[in-house]
Amino acid sequence: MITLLDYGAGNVRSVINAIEKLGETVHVATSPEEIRSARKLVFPGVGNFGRMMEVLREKGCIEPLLDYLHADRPFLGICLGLQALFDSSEEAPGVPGLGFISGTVRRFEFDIDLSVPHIGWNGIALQKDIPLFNGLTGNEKFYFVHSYHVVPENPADALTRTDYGIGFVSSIARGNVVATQFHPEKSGAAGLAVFKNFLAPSAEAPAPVRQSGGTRLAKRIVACLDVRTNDAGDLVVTKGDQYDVRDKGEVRNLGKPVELARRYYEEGADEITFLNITGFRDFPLEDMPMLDVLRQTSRHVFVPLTIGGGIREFTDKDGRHYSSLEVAAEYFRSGADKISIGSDAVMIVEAFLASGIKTGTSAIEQISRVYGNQAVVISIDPRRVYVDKPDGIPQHVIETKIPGPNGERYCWFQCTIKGGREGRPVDAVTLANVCELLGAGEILLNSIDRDGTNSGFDIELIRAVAEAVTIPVIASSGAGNPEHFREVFAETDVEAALAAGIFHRKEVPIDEVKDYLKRSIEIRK
Ligand code: 1PR
Repeated sequence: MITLLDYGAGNVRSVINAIEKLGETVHVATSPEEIRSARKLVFPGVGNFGRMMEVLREKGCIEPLLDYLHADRPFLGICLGLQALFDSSEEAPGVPGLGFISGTVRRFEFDIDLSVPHIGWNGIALQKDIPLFNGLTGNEKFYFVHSYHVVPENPADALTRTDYGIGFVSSIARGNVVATQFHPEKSGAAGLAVFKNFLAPSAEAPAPVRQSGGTRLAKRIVACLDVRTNDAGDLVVTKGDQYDVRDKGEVRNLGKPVELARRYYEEGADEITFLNITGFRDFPLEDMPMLDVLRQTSRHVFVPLTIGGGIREFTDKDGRHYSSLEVAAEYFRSGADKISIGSDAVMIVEAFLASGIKTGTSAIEQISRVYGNQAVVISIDPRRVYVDKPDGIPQHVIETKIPGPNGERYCWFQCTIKGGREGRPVDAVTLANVCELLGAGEILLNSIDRDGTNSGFDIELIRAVAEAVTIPVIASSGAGNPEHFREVFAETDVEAALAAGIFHRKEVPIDEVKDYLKRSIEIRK
């Protein structure tokens, strides 16, 4: 029996799922007594350092945790569960951490052009030999998502190091206490091996080789499932051509969401995104099938899951009001790691541009405050609007190599809402900028012009947005072959590329894309 400390933030579901997958039972602890009686304690953390320490203090968990750690009992901290062990964090000045490991937690600060948060799959360079990594080669990549990293005073506490602009300590070990900055529960087979070793280390499994040289962040390949109910009432994965998902009047049916997600995980997808494409008109908490899709998927899929569609505040037919935070919380509880906001982000940005005031009440601000910036993705659905010349156009205009229908050489990228049904005055570059300012952690950049065309990503759009923000950008829409992925990674500095149609129709499997890319691009094999 494993005890998992849940202080009430984020997605503990996926940690429970990973441990249960290995045949162990999990007891979820919320009280000091349960910490004291634990035999093996797992402490996952997400969100904000200050908030975490405040909750631990309120619940009376600090003393039992320290007693547990000082008694050298088996402990696995994950992400914020690692940072909690330190004296303090730049994320919450003045708030003391547990102080079990001397040192601080610092924010990534770069002079070079690297995105913060550090999101994605990166390697680990072992600093000492312990059974936690037995059975691995040492070449595996693990999933990271964080803006802060630990700095132990004593180098002997470092278990692994990772490079991202700087070299940083990516896990620590002191006796039976280990803690990782990366998320084993989101790191596929390599992550499950780490859990297995924590639960029951195998002496026979070979220890990994210590790698010389640095580690590198991999470019991510994301599989996207557009989900909606078809006319027969079944929840299906569908796919549009420039957002039109009907073929001869029927909603295209490309498979079942849970089955397809599992297939993509097994084929090597680095991340899976579900978009409830009619979410703008449904109320997601009544649309229980989507929550169920997440619950079922997260039982078998151990890479990050994003869910989008209908994330906004809502008043139901009985007059009960739900904040967007409550809607998002239900998704996180069901297994989502990130939520994606589409239509509502456009309305939030328009309101901000009109008033110039950060109200603190928008969905972006509320959700990022509680779950962290990395948990908030903005899905943009832009369409090209051609103009003869840039002068007098208030939007962000670019000169384009793809001329318009009347030979226009300039265009801007108009944001749309309700699945492309309504164009708005704000452009994609401005939208991305403002969303970053309000606390978004990542941009999912679609293109209505390219969606479903197999003609390649809209490099001009992607470059314009990626250059305007410091958060990671996921390029989406138009992938038709592996070369399109290489092109988008070579021509822009996006961190990830997403595709739907070619994967659903089995035209190009994910491993073929990765095999092609590995010659010139860092990827997770
Ligand atoms: O506005 O917050 O309720 O969110 C609705 C979400 O649903 C948005 O993220 C929006 O992008 C998505 N959506 C709405 N309507 C459609 C549609 O297709 N009719 N799908 C839609 C968007 C675009 C991509 C697609 C890529 C790759 N799908 O995600 O997967 O274009 O496709 P490809 O590789 O086949 O070219 P809200």
